[in-house]
Amino acid sequence: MTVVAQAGTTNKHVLLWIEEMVKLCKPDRVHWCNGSEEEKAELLKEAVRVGDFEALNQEKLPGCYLHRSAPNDVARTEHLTFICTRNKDDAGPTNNWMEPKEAYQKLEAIFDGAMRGRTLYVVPFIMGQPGSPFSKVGIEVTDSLYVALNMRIMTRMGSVAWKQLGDSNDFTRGLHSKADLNENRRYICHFPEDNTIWSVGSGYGGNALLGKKCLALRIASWLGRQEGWMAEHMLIIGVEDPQGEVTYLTGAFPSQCGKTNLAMLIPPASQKGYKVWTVGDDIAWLRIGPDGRLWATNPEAGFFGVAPGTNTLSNPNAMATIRRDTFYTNVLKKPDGTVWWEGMDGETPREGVDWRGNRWTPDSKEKGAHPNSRFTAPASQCPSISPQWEDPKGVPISGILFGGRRAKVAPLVVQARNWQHGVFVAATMASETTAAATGKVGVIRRDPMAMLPFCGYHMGDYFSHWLAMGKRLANPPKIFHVNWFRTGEDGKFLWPGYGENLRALRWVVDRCQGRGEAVENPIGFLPPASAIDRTGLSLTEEALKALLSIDRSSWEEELQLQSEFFHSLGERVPQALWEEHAALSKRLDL
Ligand code: OXD
Ligand code: MN
Repeated sequence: MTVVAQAGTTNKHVLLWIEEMVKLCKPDRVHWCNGSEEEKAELLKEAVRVGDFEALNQEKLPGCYLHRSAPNDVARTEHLTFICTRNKDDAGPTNNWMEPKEAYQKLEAIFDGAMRGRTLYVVPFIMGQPGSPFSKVGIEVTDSLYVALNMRIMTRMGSVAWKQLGDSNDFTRGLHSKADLNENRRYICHFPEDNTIWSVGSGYGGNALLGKKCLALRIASWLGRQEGWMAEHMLIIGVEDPQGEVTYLTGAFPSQCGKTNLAMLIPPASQKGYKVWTVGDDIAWLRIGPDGRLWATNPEAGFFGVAPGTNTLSNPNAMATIRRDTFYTNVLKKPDGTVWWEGMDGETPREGVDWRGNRWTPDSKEKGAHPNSRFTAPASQCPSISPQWEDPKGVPISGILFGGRRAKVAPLVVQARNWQHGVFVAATMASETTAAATGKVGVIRRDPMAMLPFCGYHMGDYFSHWLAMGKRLANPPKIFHVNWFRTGEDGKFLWPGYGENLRALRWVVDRCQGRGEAVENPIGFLPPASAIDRTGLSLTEEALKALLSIDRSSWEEELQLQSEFFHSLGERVPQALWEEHAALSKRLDL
């Protein structure tokens, strides 16, 4: 088959590589994506024809479609995700590792002929802003229309990427095939030394939209270490105060800790004059600017958000974003052709078609929407999208938030003593597990910088990179830990969360701006109860004090667990972090 004819590029590296991939996968047809509107219409028509997509009610949800995945393919599969470096130690103990040659051979056998009878889509894309020297070009070869259409939302896809790439050989080579969606033949392999990703046997977003977790985090974290920048699992927001001053923050939270909600926060009525601008909801690329500050860009162009629990209280901006031109995955379809999920506003539908395609009623034992059902929507549709979100130089970061779900140990908010202590706080982060990754739900796991599943190299080296970046920053951001999930004696959440989180952010902003009262505590700087505005909130001062309290016996256990975790990472954990651990123990007098 001649594949060059319709190519949107004359780049010989690309053409050679595509020829090779075509020879391996043996598709019937090759389609080079250009990213145009006409192409979108054509691909959508085809997706509906083959049953990948169902058109939703086009009056109520214009441009919206539903996709149902295979029931065994609903989340990221961390146990099938590999970092394939020549030296096993470079992948580190937190990643699955395979020797590159072995991995290529194993996967080649699965890719061989996997696209027979199918179309191979060549999807060129940019992570980052077109024209920006900080952006990275990737090319994903895939047999999934779902992937091609979703990449069009999540990245800057099509001719724009060929233009950016020019004749260069500097691009991430991504090969993806659904193959037979068999879990026993499912692998998501990263070859950072070759700037290559091979993913087979899954169509799920995090496994198959290779620009997102695979490139923008795993491969980019590796590149960032070599090139002196950072790829982080972080939201980016601008908090505007009543004087119109905007302070930019990033925040790292493990999956399903309300990160997308925080990225699109709407302040409650009592917080007059405040506004939160969304720059990104999942990934931040961070570089040191000429001013010695840290600057952040969102490399993505869309949101791949969790649907269940999204409603007009938890995230009104997301609800407004997903009213049009949105692809829904594994949600419930109502009889009127609109969608529903557990935790959405309004009445529970009396019937519908569930995520598996079966008739559903409220009496059904199964959930209507899968707990990890998703929406894919263009970021530009978000009412709170920042006017700066596409600025090629990014936004200057004043503060970094780290957080997780901790029922007991962590207070509502605490400021780290300095950059090095902040890196320690982030390196020892932990949270309850969720449904975004397969495995047990509700178990506490250490998740440094929320990067455990996404760091493309040894976690100890990653900590060293963070410390080294801090040394190069003349004006480093302040670092904070937040916890919206602290519970009282009765096991109920103490903090109202959602839009009310702004109250904690106000203190964070004050601290970043050199204002704001704080009391020194063994674990960092805490706000006195008086520094958190309670106006219009039915939160007692007692409850607020409980939210800001430290329980020494749980910290004793925490220190022990932190030390076990560091030991499990081996000798590459930087000495400076062990020193921070010892200093904390001393301050706590334990
Ligand atoms: C995501 C995740 O999908 O972190 O963003 O799992
Ligand atoms: Mn994420």
